[in-house]
Amino acid sequence: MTDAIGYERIGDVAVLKAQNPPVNALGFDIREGLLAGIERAEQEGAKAVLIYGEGRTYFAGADITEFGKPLRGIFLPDLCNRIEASPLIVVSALHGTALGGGLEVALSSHYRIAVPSARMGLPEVHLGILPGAGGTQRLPRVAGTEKALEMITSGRQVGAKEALEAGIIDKISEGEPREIGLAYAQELLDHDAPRRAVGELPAPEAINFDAVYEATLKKGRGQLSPATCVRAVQAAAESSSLEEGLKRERELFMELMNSDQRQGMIHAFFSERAVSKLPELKGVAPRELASIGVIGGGTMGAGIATAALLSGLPVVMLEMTEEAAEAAKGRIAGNLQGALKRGKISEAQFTQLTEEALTLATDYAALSDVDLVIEAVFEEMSVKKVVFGKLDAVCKKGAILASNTSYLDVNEIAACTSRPEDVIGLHFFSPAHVMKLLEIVVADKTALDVVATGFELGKRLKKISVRAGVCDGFIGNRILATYRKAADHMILDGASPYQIDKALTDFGFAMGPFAVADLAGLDIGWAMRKRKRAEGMDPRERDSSYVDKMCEAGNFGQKTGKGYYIYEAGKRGGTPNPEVSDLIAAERAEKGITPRAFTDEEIVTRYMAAMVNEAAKVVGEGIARRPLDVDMTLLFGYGFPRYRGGPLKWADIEGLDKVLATIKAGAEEDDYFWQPAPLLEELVAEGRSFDDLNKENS
Ligand code: HSC
Repeated sequence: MTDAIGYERIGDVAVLKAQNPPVNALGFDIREGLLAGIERAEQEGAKAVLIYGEGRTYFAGADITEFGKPLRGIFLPDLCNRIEASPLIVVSALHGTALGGGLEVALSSHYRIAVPSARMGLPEVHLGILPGAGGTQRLPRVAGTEKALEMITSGRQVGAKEALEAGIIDKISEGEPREIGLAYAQELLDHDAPRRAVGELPAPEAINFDAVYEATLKKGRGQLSPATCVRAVQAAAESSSLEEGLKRERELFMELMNSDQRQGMIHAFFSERAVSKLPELKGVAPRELASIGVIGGGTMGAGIATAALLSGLPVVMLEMTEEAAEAAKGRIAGNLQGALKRGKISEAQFTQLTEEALTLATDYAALSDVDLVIEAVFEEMSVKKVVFGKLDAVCKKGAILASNTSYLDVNEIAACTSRPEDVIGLHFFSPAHVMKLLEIVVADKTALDVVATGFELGKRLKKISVRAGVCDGFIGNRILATYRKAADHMILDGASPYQIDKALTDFGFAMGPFAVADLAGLDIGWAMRKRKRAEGMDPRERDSSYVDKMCEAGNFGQKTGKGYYIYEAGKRGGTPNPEVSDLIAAERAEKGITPRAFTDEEIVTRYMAAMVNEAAKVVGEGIARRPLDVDMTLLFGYGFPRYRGGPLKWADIEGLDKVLATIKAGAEEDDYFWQPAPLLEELVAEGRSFDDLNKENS
């Protein structure tokens, strides 16, 4: 027996304790240990077996690190079948999270008891796979077809109470899993309870699976695993035996296991956790973070304040006038109302947050005692410099001075203070209390413990924090500017904004770039173009002015009802604006361009090549430390489809040589825009991948 499973005999009960921290993942040692434990219990004449987990949880699932590698030892599905087939009474005692293969082991046990705080579910869809150890066959047998479909296709976890009501567990009891499990096993033995195998229960109810499959496929926006789960549950209902259903489950599981989507989703799972673990921050303690200040109570500042308040941090909100401060409070209260409605906070908490934890101020002196200040004022260097000069004068020693700028030079901002080591960029995405991404922009002189505090704040606010270096647009907006240009060039050459948006939503993006531009406000890009033109653009850069004409006419997108699309009150989404097509046609004529047709595939190929090329430059220049930092930025801030893992994971799967070939082909038409990233050329020449870089730098 392996050390991963402890064996103990208490009377007639053999106790199998999983000890594989941190989450008792069902890796090789655990599987072999469980098998040996069951066999020993049977040989030694025990009457019942109790399975439970040491530490913070029962089994949180199969060991994901084993996926994609040759499997050793007993397969989890075979282990589950073996547990279920045992002639002894097998009891599982659940605490923490019984997820995926964990819940599948529990469902193979004959009885299940849980502590009240236990949570359980089959979250495999989030990894691009399906429950492959009998979960799609056993869960519907206890919870019914509809409940099982809902849980499996969404990956939703349920609490112990809901699980009891759904028949997933048999009993809830307060206490330690070992104690409640032993008491339950003894009670079952005392009452001569029968061995009760879920797999021997009748097949679940058959429903119109084709309709559910189609609806699930549509909802998945290109993600295959949820719809494939429907087919597996269908097999539970329609197969003549459990064995036949399990066979079908295995076939479907293997299809997904061998898919690119599985690779993308698992890359996202691990990168999401690796992104905030920077080698340079190992052992660096963050500074004290007990209160924060926010300057500017517009949409962004109010969103940041809301997120901070919800995390338990008191906030001083500074505005120019009392009226503006009250308006900021109104916005924050509006955001918190949303949290109240969704049951995230109580009425009493709402009052405490708005009336006690939030302080309004118009005088910088009010910021003298906070640990960290985030400035969210107008995006203009001269304005930022005034703000930072004042902060430098009033803030206490050691306070962190942060700017929420989305593209300005944080070094220049830091240089106007006497303490550049305390200055950092904290780039939130709007609405800041909703969007998960936080770019932590590290300037040349930023102290390491200030960076560590930035990550600590991100963790408290439940953000995905990514370290970025200083450059125009940092990681995300810099890459966005480039792939937007690729889209703009395709428009000049003959594609329509609507074809591009459609091709990219079909690829899996939440929205296409032109629908996004309408949502963000066309005036933002307009201001940026004016700034770039004033700074002087390279004459080789292709520029277009049709959007400026829309802006000059007061059409800024959704907020004015008209942009690339026309928006009608009360309707979701918009319809193409014919004026845009006219303006584009006029600009092509003026530039002497004969429009050509683009296929959707060509659109995606070019768009992605531009994105990957700029991303490779961002990594090569050290603006992003690792490819995974870019991937997480695009996933959490720019609507990149999670099942593709991020642009650089996508590029690895697609083949870096293929992506480079697209860039080189583009360079034949426009060698200014399509300049291959040196890092990409290097990787192709050496036959390496972006993932190799992730491994080398983690
Ligand atoms: C599965 O079960 C498939 C089966 O249906 C079928 C298999 C059949 C095979 C058939 C063959 C023919 N594995 O998140 P945290 C690590 S799929 C390995 O920070 P928390 C994690 O990376 C699985 N490692 O903690 C991190 O490592 P680090 C279904 C895992 O308290 C550390 O543990 N299960 C792992 O915030 C701590 O994690 C799931 O999808 C795993 N399964 O959250 C559950 N799970 O310290 C996935 C975690 O080095 N896990 N790690 O960074 C979770 O959702 C969360 O980790 C918990 C804990 C909620 C469990």
